[in-house]
Amino acid sequence: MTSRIITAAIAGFMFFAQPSQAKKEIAVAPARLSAKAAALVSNMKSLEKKGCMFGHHDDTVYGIGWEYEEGRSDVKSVCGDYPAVISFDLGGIELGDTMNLDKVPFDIIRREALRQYQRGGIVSLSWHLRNPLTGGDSWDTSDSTVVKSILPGGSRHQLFTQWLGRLSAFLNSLRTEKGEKIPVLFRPWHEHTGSWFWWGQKLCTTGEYTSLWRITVNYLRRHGGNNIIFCYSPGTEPKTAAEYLERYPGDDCVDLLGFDAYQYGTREAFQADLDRMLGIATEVGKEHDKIVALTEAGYEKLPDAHWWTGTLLPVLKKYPVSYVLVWRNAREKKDHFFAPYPGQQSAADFVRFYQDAHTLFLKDIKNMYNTNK
Ligand code: BMA
Repeated sequence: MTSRIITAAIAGFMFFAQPSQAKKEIAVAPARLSAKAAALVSNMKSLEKKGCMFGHHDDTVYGIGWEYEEGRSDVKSVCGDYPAVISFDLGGIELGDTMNLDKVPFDIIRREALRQYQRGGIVSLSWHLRNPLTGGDSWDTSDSTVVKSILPGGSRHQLFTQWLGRLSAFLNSLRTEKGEKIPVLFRPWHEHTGSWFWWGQKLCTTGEYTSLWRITVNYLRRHGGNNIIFCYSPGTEPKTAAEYLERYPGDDCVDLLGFDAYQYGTREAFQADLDRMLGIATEVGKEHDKIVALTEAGYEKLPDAHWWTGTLLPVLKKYPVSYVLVWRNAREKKDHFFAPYPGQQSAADFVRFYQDAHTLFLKDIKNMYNTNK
C-alpha cells in the first residue's frame, strides 16, 4: 500500500468511526451497584438456564373490572400465583405529577413495587415521559429536534435536567422500612428502532440517541442510583445483530439486552419475529455478557385460546431468556388487555403455560437478592 492509500484508509476509518466517538463524548459514572442489585443481576443471569420468568405490567394495581384491591392480580386469579416480574410506568413523574399517565398514583406504584420486592419478586420500570419541547406526550413526533434540544447546549437541557432530578428522587424513594433501596430494572428510551416516540429512529441521530442514554445513566448514577439496572429494549425492526446494536449506548451503561414484540398478524409472522429477535439478543447477550429478556410482549385482547402454549412458549423454549413481560390489563380502555382474567378465552391455556416446567412465576424464584447464591 502506498502512503496515500494508507492515509485515505485512515481518513475513511475516522469518518465511519464518528458515531461511536460521539457516544464516548459523554462520560458515564461507573455502576457501583448495591450488593442486592448486583446479586439480582447475577441471579437473573444464572436463572436463564433454568427457565423463563413471567411478567405483567401494572399487575397488582388494576385489572379487568377492578382497581386498587390489596393482593389482587388477574394473573393470580387465573393461575394462583403472582408474576415473577411486575412493571410500572413512571410517565408524569418528570412534571411532579401525583399520578402517572395511566392515572395510577405514584404513591401506589411505590407501595406495590415494595410489596413485589418483599414477596421476593422483581420490579421493572418504564418511562413514557412528556415531550419537553412541544409539551405533548411521548407519542408526539411533530418535531424532530427534541432529543437535540435536551442535550447539553440545547434549549431544553435545563428543563430536562430538572426532569431527571424528579425521576431520580422517585427512584431513590423506593426503600424498605429500614431505608434500604430496592433494586429495579429501568428501561428508558425504549422501542427506539421505531419512530412513534419522540426519541425514535427517525427523530434523532445515532449520536444524539446514545448521548441521551448516557446522560440519563450518568445523572441517575451520580445521584445515588446504585439500585438501578439499565435495560436496552428496541422494537422488532432490527434484522441483524449489527442493526440491533446500531444505537447501543455501550456496555458500561447497559445491564440487560431486550426487545419489545407484539403480535399484530398471524401466529407464524409473530413467531418468526420472536425467533429472529431472540436469536439476535441471545447472541449479542452472550458476547457482551448481559441478561436477555423479552421486555414487552403480547397479543392484544388474546383472541387465540392457545396463544400461551401454542405461540409464545415454543419459541421461548428455544433460547435462554430471563423473562417475558406482557403489557397491561387496562381497566379504562375496552379490550386493551394482554394477560388473561377469569373467564377470558385463553385462561385455561395460561394455566398450562403456568404449569409448564419452563415458566417461572413468583413461587418458582427464590433468593433473587441473595448475594451468597
Ligand atoms: C401503551 C398503552 C397506553 C398507555 C401506555 C403507557 O402501550 O397501554 O394506553 O398509556 O402504554 O402505559
